[in-house]
Amino acid sequence: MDRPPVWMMRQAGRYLPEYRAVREKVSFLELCKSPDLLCEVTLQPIERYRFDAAILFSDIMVPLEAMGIDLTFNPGPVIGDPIRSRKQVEALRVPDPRESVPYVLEGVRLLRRELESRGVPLIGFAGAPYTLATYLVEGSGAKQFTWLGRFLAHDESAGLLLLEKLTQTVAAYLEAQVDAGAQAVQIFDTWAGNLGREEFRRYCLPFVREIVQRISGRVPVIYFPKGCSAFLEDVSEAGADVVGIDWQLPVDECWQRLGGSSVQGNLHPVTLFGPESHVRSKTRAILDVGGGRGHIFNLGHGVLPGTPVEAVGWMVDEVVNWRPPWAV
Ligand code: 1CP
Repeated sequence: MDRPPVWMMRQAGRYLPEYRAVREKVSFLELCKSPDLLCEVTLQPIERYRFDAAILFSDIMVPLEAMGIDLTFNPGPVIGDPIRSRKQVEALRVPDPRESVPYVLEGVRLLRRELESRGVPLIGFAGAPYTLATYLVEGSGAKQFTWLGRFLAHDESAGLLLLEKLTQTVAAYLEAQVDAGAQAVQIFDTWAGNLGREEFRRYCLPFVREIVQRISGRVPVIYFPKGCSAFLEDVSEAGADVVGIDWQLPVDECWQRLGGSSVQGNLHPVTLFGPESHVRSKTRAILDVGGGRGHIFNLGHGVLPGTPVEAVGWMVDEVVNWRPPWAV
């Protein structure tokens, strides 16, 4: 393939009318716990667009319920009793995913069967320990992460124990997805960019590296630490095969700073709210820099609610019809 592959983060959620039709009938967690329904919504964007990969439909918080977490969604994750003491951390279990999330693993097996005939690979995923901890400690989506900052400052060893338990949970969860048939996995570290470089090295890097070591070699691992372009050299130490990037730096500069790994992403999700000429030219500009090699075309973050469905089509159309100068 001369052109880069293309898929989108959050490609199966919210912006698609066929997704909203399913969600009118069931809650978000019911959807995540039904292998048939999660299979159906995972396939929706594959039916509509020429994406080169499907991403399992679930949420980063789903595997944490069995640690002993009271989890609901409204629309983001809400934690009944946020984790703010050593005692609570010590009480958390590290579950066996085959017992705690059989519906996810069954969904992966169903999807592999459905996707095989279409020639489309399946990407599994999990949250990175630090990003998962922000939800567990804050209790819901937050912007400043004051509770987590306070926890780490007052009782760092309890915070590190929380990150370690999340690491074991996530690694076992990803291994189980790979056993069930996932052909690549992505680790989402959405809030890593809230940290400075030293804190990234202390609270993200060692834990993500451990997860990568357990998976890499079996299937490719994509690590997406959003907002970390100031210290991509440090990000590269996670050892992932592919690094997800946002829109802050162009693809070629990311390559240079990462020293060899492939990169994924780069289109600002807001671009998709522009007119057709704008969507196409911004997409092409990234393709021309990426050059069709060592770059997976994607958004720099998840697709935004309300994104016009036709704009996604223009973006995909540009990618699948693009050819590098040497192939034209
Ligand atoms: O009502 C609904 O339908 C819920 C909206 C929704 C959806 C569609 C949530 C709640 N999660 C999801 C699915 C989801 N979440 C996927 C599906 C696969 C795909 O199509 O890509 C994935 C990969 C995620 C991962 C996820 N959940 C992340 C990491 C990626 C990212 O976007 O940064 C994060 C941070 C979450 C937390 C979360 N879950 C849901 C929401 C609204 C949020 C964000 C909450 C916040 O503002 O902090």
